[in-house]
Amino acid sequence: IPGSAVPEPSADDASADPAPLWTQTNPLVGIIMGSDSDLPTLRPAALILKGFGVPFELTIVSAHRTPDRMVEYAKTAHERGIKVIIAAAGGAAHLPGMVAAITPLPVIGVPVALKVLDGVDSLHSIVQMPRGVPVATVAINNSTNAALLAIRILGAHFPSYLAQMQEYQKLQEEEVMKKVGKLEK
Ligand code: RP5
Repeated sequence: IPGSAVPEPSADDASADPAPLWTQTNPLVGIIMGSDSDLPTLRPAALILKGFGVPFELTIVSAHRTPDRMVEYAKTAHERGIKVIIAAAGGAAHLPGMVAAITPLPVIGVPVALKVLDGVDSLHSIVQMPRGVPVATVAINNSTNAALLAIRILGAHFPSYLAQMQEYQKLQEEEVMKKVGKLEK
């Protein structure tokens, strides 16, 4: 869309190089993942945020391998201006829940599918939080929705993100209606 920061609804190019994406000043969204092996799953989220012009940071924080780093990240993210945390992990996916236990910020969990159990293990680990410690869990490997949800949360405070989300929804509808039109020809 000329002159617009809104990405096409199907912007999920997992093969794109994320390197220039992940250190931005004054990030509003923090994307953390348990391992660099999760990176391909998180690329769509990074691309969506980039497309909407949302400053974000992306890094590795492992609940099991770097527990002190996880605590530090979760304790300080809100002090650094982060508004929403997207936390992705696979297998025994404790990262989103543990981060949610510490931070006062909204946490969106992305279950990552590993080679065994198809990600159902990750999904259950993330979605089955006890009362009092919420993690907004998206579908397995669906970091696109994690980013879109983060933008909707930001939209409650920033009118420009709200407007961009409305535009995105309109585009999405138009894409489907184009397909309907083709089918009915
Ligand atoms: C989790 O363990 C990570 O989030 C990753 O999905 C999974 C496997 O990690 P690697 O063994 O590939 O580093 O903590």
